[in-house]
Amino acid sequence: MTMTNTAHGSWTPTVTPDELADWIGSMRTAVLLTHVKPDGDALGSTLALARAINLVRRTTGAVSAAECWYAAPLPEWAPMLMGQTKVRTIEPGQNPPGAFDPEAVIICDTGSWNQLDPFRSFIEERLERTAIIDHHLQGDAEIADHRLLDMTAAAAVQPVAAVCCRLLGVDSPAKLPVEIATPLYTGLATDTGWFRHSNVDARVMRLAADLLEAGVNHTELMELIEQNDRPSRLRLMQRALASLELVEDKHAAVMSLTTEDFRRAGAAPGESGGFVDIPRTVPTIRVVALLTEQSDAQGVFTKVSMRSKATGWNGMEPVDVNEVCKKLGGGGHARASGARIRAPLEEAKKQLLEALP
Ligand SMILES: [Mn+2]
Repeated sequence: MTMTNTAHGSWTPTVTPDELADWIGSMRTAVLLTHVKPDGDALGSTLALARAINLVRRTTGAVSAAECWYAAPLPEWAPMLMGQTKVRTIEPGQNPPGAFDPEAVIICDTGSWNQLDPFRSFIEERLERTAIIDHHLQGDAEIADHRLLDMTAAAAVQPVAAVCCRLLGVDSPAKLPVEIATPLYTGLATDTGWFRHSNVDARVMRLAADLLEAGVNHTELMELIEQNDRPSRLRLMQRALASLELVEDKHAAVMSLTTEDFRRAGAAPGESGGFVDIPRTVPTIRVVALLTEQSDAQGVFTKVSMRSKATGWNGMEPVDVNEVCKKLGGGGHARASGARIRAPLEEAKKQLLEALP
């Protein structure tokens, strides 16, 4: 007898794509779940699989019975990708619908409780009929005995594509219907930064080629996802760049957006996402902070968002922004972190500059 570190084993795969497809095929109803704030891979993997399941059901005469549940917020472009597929969105603080009791629960693009919070009790009541399809290095194995894991995959849609092929009885993703190929391609493109990141390899490009052969419209998708910002976001970016300060001795860049900036740009608080990445294009910048002033019931506060480069600069150590943000009452990861300071922007900036190494 071998000993395992938990009752359900460690974060290792337990099924092949074919085995999982056969298991899914034996279930009459399924709910597909993914991590909170779903991105392109989360939406793409669940939508593709739901469509494949429903297509099999339609051809065999049974009612279509796979649906996707998402924990908001969703990207602006999500409804276009979802089309007519049955989807439910759970707003923050809401519980998943209680009335529907599926035979199978399939979780894509995560296997961690901390990314599944709104669904936790729903899953906990159904652990024995839950499956995970994921590509992350870590996860909680206890969530599912059926685990299709490929840690070498750039996106969760890669193992999902294999499951879809088996379900539909085709020998290549190039033969998948375009309404399944399109969400798969979305996951592959977004998780690789449109084929720029270091996770791009021959398998990624082969699947991309097959999906294009299946009829995916690359240009249309690219425009939908990457060229769909509101003008207010551009006006806000203009203000963020105008505020840029280079702290030469620390090789840092700091950008600031006041509540007045948001008002004059006509922008919502969420519209500054991604701005913190812009100054990283300069090699001498090893750390970036974006300060955004906001207010809630208790008054004004400043959100700090930080990114740092893994290589530092010219012999200088990389900045551990988790440590910096911990000093400010926040935290996160060494390369990406955040904090919330209960103070107006100028006061918050002083605290940040003192905390920077
Ligand atoms: Mn992913």
